[in-house]
Amino acid sequence: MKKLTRNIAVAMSLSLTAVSSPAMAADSSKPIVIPTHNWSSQVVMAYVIGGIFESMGNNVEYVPADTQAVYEAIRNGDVTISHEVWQSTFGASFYNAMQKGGIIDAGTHAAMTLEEMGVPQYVIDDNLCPGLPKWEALANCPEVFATADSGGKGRWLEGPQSWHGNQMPERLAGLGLDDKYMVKFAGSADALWAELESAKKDRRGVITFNWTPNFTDAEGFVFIEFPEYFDGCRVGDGGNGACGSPKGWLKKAANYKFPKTHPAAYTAFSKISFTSTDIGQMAALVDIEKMSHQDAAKKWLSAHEDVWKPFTE
Ligand code: TMO
Repeated sequence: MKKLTRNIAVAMSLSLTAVSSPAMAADSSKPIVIPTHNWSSQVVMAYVIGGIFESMGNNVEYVPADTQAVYEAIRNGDVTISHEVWQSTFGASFYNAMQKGGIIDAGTHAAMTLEEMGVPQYVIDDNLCPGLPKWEALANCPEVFATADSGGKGRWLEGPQSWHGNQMPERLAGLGLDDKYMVKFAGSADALWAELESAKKDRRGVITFNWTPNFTDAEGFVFIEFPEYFDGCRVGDGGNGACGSPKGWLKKAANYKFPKTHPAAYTAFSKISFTSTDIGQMAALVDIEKMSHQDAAKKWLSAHEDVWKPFTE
């Protein structure tokens, strides 16, 4: 038994030697710069990934960053990574930066995504606008979605304008719905959740931008079914905007030097793959349990070592 234990110890130290062989330089002690944005899972995941890097002995730094300009910041090295590159909202900025050079694709999370306008489940259950979730139904019930500030039209509560610019007003025009609906931009993600909460109390009709994975997955949120997305359908890409969002990927990006400066952290980062469940949990700790982003990340890390430890091995 003793001998066996010693053999295992020898084998382990051999394999440790192999891992830390001179071929793989140690990670730089310079901080890995992680951006924080303006929706909950992204901020919690920033601290989750920062916590993973710290567990490996790395230094990290967090910077609040604009959600579109961050790809340029990664390209020029001011920011090291982006850990939630949502295809629909950020795909174009990511690929534009990649074309200029300096940013690399560091892999794709397991979660599939959708970022789209939609309604709470009770809007469907109560049949407030017959024919939903098909988009054509919207033409028949703008009054169901009118609010005090919508000038008699139905209202789409879109996310902050920094996310999609004028895509939603352009979509309404492209679909021929702009005489019946208007777009209001929310000041923050929290304003979306506050409106959903308030509408739910009266089971009132409401249309908001939302996404999955998110904390709202648990309760039920129904995305409107628009004409299918295709490359070129958006106004910014030369189309008339009459399409929905793509069912998309969720990627990770990094500055091209990251694999050289922090080989171990980069290897872990490239392996990180969160599921819809993981991401929904990260958002729920903040948006339902009302924890701070940092505390939510600590709680998530300590409850789910089985998920993240393998990324570091
Ligand atoms: C990028 N977002 C998740 C807010 O749609």
